[in-house]
Amino acid sequence: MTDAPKTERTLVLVKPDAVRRGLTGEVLRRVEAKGYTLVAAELRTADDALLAEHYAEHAGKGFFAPLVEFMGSGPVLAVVVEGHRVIEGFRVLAGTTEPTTAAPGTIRGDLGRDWGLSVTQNLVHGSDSAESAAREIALWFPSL
Ligand code: DAT
Ligand code: MG
Repeated sequence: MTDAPKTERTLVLVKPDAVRRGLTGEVLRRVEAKGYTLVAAELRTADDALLAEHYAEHAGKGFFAPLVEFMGSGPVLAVVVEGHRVIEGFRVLAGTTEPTTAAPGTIRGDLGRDWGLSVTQNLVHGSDSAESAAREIALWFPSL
């Protein structure tokens, strides 16, 4: 028995470190090479209110303020990506949170490392569940 295809959407952010390093094309190349579809994309510098909402689950943690500051330090490319199991699939493409130990072959593992301070600069964000994806897409792309 096979499961019915489960087309989903996820929110991907190419973070300011990746945009500054000219890696937006490389990230999108990997997403498209995997067979996922781009639904919407916008380059913008996010304000604190949007970023606090986006990272609400991390409010109160020690890295919250530096995270919001970093994420607002320059433009991010916000992208809605669609495909079968794309939420999980993009998280695998991205690799685990810490670039130093993320597996080779992943975006963070191939292109990132930490800078001796924190793991905040890890190139990309991807929604971690269907609920997060719906919430984050509504936040970044209210017209969708
Ligand atoms: P992920 O982005 O892999 O879903 P997360 O949701 O746990 O990771 O954390 C959100 C972002 O916050 C993460 O991409 C980088 C930053 N971050 C997480 N843990 C951190 C830590 N211990 N120190 C500094 N930044 C951290
Ligand atoms: Mg997360």
